[in-house]
Amino acid sequence: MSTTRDIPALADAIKSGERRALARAITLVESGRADHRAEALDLLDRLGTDRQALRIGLSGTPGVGKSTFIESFGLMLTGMGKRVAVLAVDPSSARSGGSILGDKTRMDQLSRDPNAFIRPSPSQSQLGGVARRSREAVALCEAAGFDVVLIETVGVGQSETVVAQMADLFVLLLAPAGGDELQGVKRGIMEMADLILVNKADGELKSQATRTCADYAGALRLLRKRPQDPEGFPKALTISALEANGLSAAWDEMQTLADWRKDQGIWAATREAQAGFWFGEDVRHGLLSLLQSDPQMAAAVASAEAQVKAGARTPAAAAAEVLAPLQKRLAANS
Ligand SMILES: Nc1nc2c(ncn2[C@@H]2O[C@H](COP(=O)(O)OP(=O)(O)OP(=O)(O)O)[C@@H](O)[C@H]2O)c(=O)[nH]1
Ligand SMILES: [Mg+2]
Repeated sequence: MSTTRDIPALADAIKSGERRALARAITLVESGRADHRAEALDLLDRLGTDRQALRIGLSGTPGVGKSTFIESFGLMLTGMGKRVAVLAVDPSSARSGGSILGDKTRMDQLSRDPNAFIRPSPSQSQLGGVARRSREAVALCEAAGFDVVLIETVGVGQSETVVAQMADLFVLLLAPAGGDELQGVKRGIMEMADLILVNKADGELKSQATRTCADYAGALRLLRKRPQDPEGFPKALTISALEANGLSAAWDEMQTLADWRKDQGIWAATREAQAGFWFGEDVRHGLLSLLQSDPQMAAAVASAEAQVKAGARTPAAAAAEVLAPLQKRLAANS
């Protein structure tokens, strides 16, 4: 990446919807270099937050059909004249090259659609870091005027929570299953879902998918009612990503829910809360990296951690001791 970038020009190019400019900007926000970081912040600042897309978080276990769904759902949306961006939040850097290759073939048509933008996940190891950058990538896609931003994550637990913090709607993709497998979906993840889509409702799996869907619908009814839901939500539907069945019904439900939340002021309140969350994350993360950037502090943290692990100190006392010099310096300044 070159070091001299014309940030105002990049901002203009993004606003006018140039996909290559958007791709370059995402690379910029993903960069760990301090000078890139400063440019990224400048860029995000210039772009502002006037444009809003519908941000849809999408989660599901490996092989459930996320890529196939994104391809057919994305094509349906671009067919309606909408512009669709696809981002992936991947907590594991261990994602194989094979699966990225698989994605290229599974999202073949969508990736060539001029009204779509697909960005594979950055290969970073730390979930927090990836998450912050993904959120910025979402903001870039909104500034570029996309109508829908799909944020995909592999369902492994923690990543759903992070994706839910940057999405307006959270969709859980599930496979047809036997009754006992139903327990496999963690309650916390069920509670996050706005829409459950039981995929692969086609061919031999169709009746099983219908039964599974009824089971999940029943399970959803047992959950505590959430203030962000109108009557009848969260919902479970069957779809076939492969045959592109049930996708427009799913889209209708998403819109119904989004419209209702907008009317009720829930949409805006959620976005405000999310902005607050990410601000807090940035402050916490910034404080930590400030600490780590001071060699003396970093050494003190490392030795305190070793003592804690060895059982020689309690975590609280060790943390307080490590932070004491900082506290003194701050007190001296005030
Ligand atoms: N019968 C049927 N098969 C499907 C459907 N959707 C996906 N599949 C198949 O399921 C397999 C996995 O689909 P993917 O779209 O790659 O699943 P994924 O969730 O993206 O998987 P990972 O990227 O590995 O997490 C492929 O063989 C698909 O063809 C569907 O609606 N019906
Ligand atoms: Mg996939």
